[in-house]
Amino acid sequence: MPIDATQPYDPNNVFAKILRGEIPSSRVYEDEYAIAFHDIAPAAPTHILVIPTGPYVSWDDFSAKASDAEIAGFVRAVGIVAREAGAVEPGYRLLANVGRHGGQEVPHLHVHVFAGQPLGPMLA
Ligand code: IU
Repeated sequence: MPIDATQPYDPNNVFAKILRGEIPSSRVYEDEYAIAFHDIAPAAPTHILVIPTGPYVSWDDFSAKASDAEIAGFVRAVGIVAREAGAVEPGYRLLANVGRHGGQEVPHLHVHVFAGQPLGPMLA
């Protein structure tokens, strides 16, 4: 069920638990500002989720409240993850669903990195 992106941050959401290492994930990257792991239900041959290490519900929350260092660190991390996945050529897609109409299911900001095939006009 999609979430309300204006809800307070829930420290027990599934990605917070993945971040703390309380539940396993297939982690491909981590630094001070972000971690990345394979999506459990991949919608493309490469489907990685990049999440900030800070407690942000959505892109809206993050873009409004995160520090410039957190924003810069997170954006750089997304680029590194895509590059390290070998996706720059022939290309990839980034997606951040926000709230109910965006179809956001997990209340911790995540950017999807899709790659590995021509992606067509839309991919949720
Ligand atoms: P969305 O943008 O909130 O709709 O995407 C949530 C994604 O999180 C979706 O692609 C799920 O397959 C993925 N996911 C996951 O990788 N691990 C989990 O434990 C859960 C969801 I719950």
